[in-house]
Amino acid sequence: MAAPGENLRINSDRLWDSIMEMAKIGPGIAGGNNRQTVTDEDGEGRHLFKRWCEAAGLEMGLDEMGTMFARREGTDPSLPPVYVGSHLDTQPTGGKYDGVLGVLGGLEVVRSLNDLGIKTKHPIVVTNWTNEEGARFAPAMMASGVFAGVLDQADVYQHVDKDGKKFGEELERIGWKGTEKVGDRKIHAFFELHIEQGPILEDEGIDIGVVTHGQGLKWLQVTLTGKEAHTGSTPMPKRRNAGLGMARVIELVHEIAMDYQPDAVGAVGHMQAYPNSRNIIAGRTVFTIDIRSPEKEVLDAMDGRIREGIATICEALDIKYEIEQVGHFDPVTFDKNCVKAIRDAAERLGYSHRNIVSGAGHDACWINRVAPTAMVMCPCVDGLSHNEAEEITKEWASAGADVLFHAVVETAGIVE
Ligand code: HGY
Ligand code: MN
Ligand code: MN
Repeated sequence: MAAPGENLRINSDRLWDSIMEMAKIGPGIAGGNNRQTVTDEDGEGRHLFKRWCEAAGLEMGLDEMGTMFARREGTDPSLPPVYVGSHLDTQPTGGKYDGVLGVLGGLEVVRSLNDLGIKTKHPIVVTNWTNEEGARFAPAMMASGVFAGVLDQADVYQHVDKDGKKFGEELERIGWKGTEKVGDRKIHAFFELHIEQGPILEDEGIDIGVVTHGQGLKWLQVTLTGKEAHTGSTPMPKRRNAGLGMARVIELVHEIAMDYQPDAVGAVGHMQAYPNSRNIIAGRTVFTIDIRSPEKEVLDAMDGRIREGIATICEALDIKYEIEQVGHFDPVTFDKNCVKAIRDAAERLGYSHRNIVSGAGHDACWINRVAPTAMVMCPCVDGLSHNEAEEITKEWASAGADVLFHAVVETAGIVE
């Protein structure tokens, strides 16, 4: 398909204003956002996105996982559309841009096509994938995982949050459960714009990350069971301390990840101790290990070593353990043609760019299994994300959206 002219650019002010408008919904306590999946705030953000899409002349579809598909017709409606989007749900202490930049960047592509009166051969569909974060309901990238056929819809409907609420019931409660069967849609190509969530692009002074790969991930939820007892009167040798077990496993995860530098990572971010009383030895702890690597062999090696280590720690402390894998995807290689469309766009637009491996998981990692997919990244300040202080510049947002614009339009085919 003919490449768009280098002067084809999005409307930077409109994109930035839309991001700031969305950020008012589900505000955090420190300048970021708390718009967790299928909460009332998520519902409010969806309504705003829907209003904007309809104002841009798009037709909204909604599937049984609540994923939103806003369609701009192509000159040949029978062709599979080019999809472009990300997610509007946030972490409990999330930033204004994680996911939002990709959804509103996709909407900006359509708004700009409308302004310029440009028609494309393939339809274009702007997408908001439900529950990308996996913070309230595991796993991450839940709806895109069901769409790609790697997660079971009936199963994830039953997943519960820390208050015991079920995902499927909460989706229904906020009124965003659609009737469209998940995964039936045919996708010509999928593009996702996302902040890097790491320091590389900013440190190197580069505008655009051309994402060639995504690292693999495993989430292991561990339950340790010891015995509640008095912290004062129970002799040390007689304790079965699940809290101590969790502490030792957290240290073990860090040490194992450090054995596979520079790329592997590992941490425990979610942790609960019961009964969580100052003077009771924790009888039970529940926590989630998050390990990642660009290499499948390393990911599997870390997994195996961690499981062995947990067995050894628990034997020494006379506590029981259960390990449940609650999230997993292997390292991802994105589609070469889609990656080239992004690299060529950055080149044509005069933006500095470099290949990059995504450290974070994204909906694109799953959609890559069912359609040609690629991502474009922009820098973020200090590489910080999953923190309310997450920041990007308007220029970075615009550069990323310009590249997204070119890649989407070139793939959808401009009709002269
Ligand atoms: O966990 C992740 O990588 C993504 O932010 N959900
Ligand atoms: Mn994200
Ligand atoms: Mn995120």
